[in-house]
Formats: sequence, structure tokens, C-alpha cells
Amino acid sequence: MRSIDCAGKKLKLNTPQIMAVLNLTPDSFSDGGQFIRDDGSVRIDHALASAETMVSNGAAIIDIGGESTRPGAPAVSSQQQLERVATVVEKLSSRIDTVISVDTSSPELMVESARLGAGLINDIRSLTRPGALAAVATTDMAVCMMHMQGQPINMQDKPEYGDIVAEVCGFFQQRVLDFTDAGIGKNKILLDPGFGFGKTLQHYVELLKNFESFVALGLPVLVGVSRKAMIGQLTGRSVDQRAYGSVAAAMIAIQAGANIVRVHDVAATSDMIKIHLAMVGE
Ligand code: YH5
Repeated sequence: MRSIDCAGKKLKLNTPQIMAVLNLTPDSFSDGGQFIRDDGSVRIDHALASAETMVSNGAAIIDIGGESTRPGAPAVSSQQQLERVATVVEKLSSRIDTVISVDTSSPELMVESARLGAGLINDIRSLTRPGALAAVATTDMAVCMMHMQGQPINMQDKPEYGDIVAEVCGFFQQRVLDFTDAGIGKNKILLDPGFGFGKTLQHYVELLKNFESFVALGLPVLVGVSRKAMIGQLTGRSVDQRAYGSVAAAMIAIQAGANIVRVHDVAATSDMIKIHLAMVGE
């Protein structure tokens, strides 16, 4: 059976899996500030309870982030990210069997996350910060490699591609070599085309229509479309009203072979996957 080892926790990939978003930031686009007090401290018990609800609703991975990737969001020091995520990562990883993913570009936080029990690093910058490749290579964690054109501050200014599908595939192929050269096993790598990261609506559609091309590269594929601007553009809905559109887009990716969907609306996505599984006879 297909699976990926996340520092000792096995993540099954024989059926599509849900990565649930747990934002420990005061300023996230999609659900910001739920777990942060006015003094900046984290509501640990609320965050843990929310994660446990996500697991009972069908999440296989909890993706914990302490830094917003919103264009123009203030940079958060490694120390501050660590203060936000450390206790939640540690308590959750000991309480539940679910894989804990940490959303960070900071090498220090990557190493510390492994020590606290995390099994996966989700870095939108694909380990480009100095020391990040080496940091992950010293651990037994899996890592998600995401495509982004530009940087969060300018990525939506004027995204341009020749053939976006070929460019994203080319990026994956080169970056897989960089990862393996640094000592990260190919069996630890997930691919993510990075919806919303330097792409227009037209680009999103192109990526989703040709999703099989990423699956054909042979590594597990993760996709994050939940509540993003494309869903807003196509449905005319505000961020808190995008669940149905998000589930529809996730289903298209799953039907094309996506292995993991990163979502905010776990129960709705779980129902969709049940319907999908009935269709493919599982
Ligand atoms: C992703 O695709 N995305 S953070 C804006 C929104 C709603 C949601 C305007 N981290 C991804 O979720 N990691 C983020 O409304 C990610 N793949 C991976 N691997 C952006 C986000 C969002 C942004």
C-alpha cells in the first residue's frame, strides 16, 4: 500500500487525505486571529480542541502555521513563530496519531519542529532559505515542495508564464534534484503546484485542467485551493462563503489523482471524498 513515512507516523496515500489548516496567526486571510489573544499569546486549549475536532471530522494531517503568507503581512521572527506553534505541536503530536505539519520557511523552526514531534514540513518557499535543505535532511520528516513565482510581497503583481504546466513540472524536477542532493530522500517529498502563489485565475484553471501532469511525475501531490481568490472570483463569494466552491475544486484535483487536499472545511471535504471513493469502488 502506498504511504509516506512522516518521522515515524505513517501517512496512508491509498485514498485521498485531508490536511486541515490550523492558523496560529493574528492576521490570516482565511480565518485569522481565532486562536490569538489581544496580547499576542496563543489560546492553546482552543487550538488543541479545534485540531481534535478536525481529526474527528476526517483530517489526517494538521498543518500548523505561525506566519501569515498574505502579501504585505509583517515578517515574523523564528523565535516568535516558535513561541506561537511549539506548545501546540508538542501537545498535539503526543495526544493524537495524526501527522503534524509545520508551515515554516525557518531552518531553526524546522529542526525544533522535528524535536517537538512534527512529521512534515510545509514550506511555501520550498526550502530556499539558507540552511533549510540541510535542516530537513537532518530529520526524518517528510516535506512539501510548493511552486511559487516571485515572493509573497510581489507574487500577484503580474504573474507571467509561457507554458505554466511545463514550467511548474520543470521546477519540480529541478527542485527534487536539489532536495535529493542535500540528502532528503525522494520517498519524503510531496509536490504542490501552489495555487494562489504567483498565478492569475487563468493560470489556476490551466493548472487544475492539467493536474494529471503533476501526478504523472510519480511523487505524491498536495493541493491547496481552499477559500482562495480563484474560488472568490469564480463564485463571487467572500472568504467565509467559499466552502462549496472549495470542495468542488478539491474534487476536480482528487479526480485527477491528487493525494492530499489542504483545506479549512474538513467535514465538507470529508463527505466529498466519501462520494469520490464510492465512484472509484473503495
Ligand atoms: C498551499 O496552497 N496555501 S497559505 C488566501 C485565502 C485563503 C487561503 C484570500 N499555505 C498553501 O491558504 N501550503 C497556504 O483567501 C499553503 N499549499 C501549501 N502546501 C494561503 C491560503 C489562503 C490564502
